[in-house]
Amino acid sequence: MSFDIPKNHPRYSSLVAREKIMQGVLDGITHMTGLVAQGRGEAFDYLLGEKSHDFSLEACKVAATLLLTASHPVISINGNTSVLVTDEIVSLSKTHNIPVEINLFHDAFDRRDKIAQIYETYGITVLAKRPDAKINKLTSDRAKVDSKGIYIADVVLVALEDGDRTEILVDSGKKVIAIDLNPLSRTPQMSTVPIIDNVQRALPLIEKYMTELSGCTEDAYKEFVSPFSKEQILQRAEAAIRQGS
Ligand code: PTJ
Repeated sequence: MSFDIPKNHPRYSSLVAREKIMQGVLDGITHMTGLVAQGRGEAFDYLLGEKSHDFSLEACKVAATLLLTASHPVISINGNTSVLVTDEIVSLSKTHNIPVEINLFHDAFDRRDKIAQIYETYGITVLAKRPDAKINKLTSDRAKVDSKGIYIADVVLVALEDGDRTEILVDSGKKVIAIDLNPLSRTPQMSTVPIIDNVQRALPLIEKYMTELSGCTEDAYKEFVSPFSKEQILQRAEAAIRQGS
């Protein structure tokens, strides 16, 4: 951290998050536009009362079920998530043996190397350090994937995206879990399971539900997934933001 944030500051955790993103930019891990993304996220989080609502808890439970029952789940990481939720990604990946794959909008080999290093210090093998496959029809750098990861994945967990690839991943038959504070963003709108929440709160919730639900029967899993309505989740989140909470 570039300066000491007093622990009793009323906005302590928000200021720490902001510092992490800023340091990430200085370290060449986070892209400059990651600062903009952080600001947008903060604004939506304010309006949500900086808490996880029931529409997030329900979606996190369904996400946990999808990850538990997937054949090839992958956690997609970028510059922002790698500095904001490093510990949470490491924990989810290690506890539930889910591969981690780098996917960048602003691609550069040195960013891929720096991001990979973060996870490798925890003993995690990072996919797509050098992507060797492409997602068809996607024109941005997000098309670059790992043939052993997102390319063959059936469930992909994404967070803080700019919205150009979720639709194509879903069209190609994959289930996409999207964590985004903005219910109007294309990523949650196009996803299979939109989690409208801060990634810092959502990832621990997903892991908690995965631990609670692991070993459940297929029927029990269906109980959570069958009544799930993406449209309702998005509507409830938008209503909470418009009403203020
Ligand atoms: O590292 P790269 O090159 O892949 O770039 C990553 C960023 C985030 C810069 C890139 O994907 C981007 O520009 O994203 P956007 O278009 O700014 O979208 C980010 C979305 O994430 C917005 O809808 C924000 O509201 C949302 N968001 C920001 N912070 C959080 C968040 N959602 C959940 N938790 C947050 N902490």
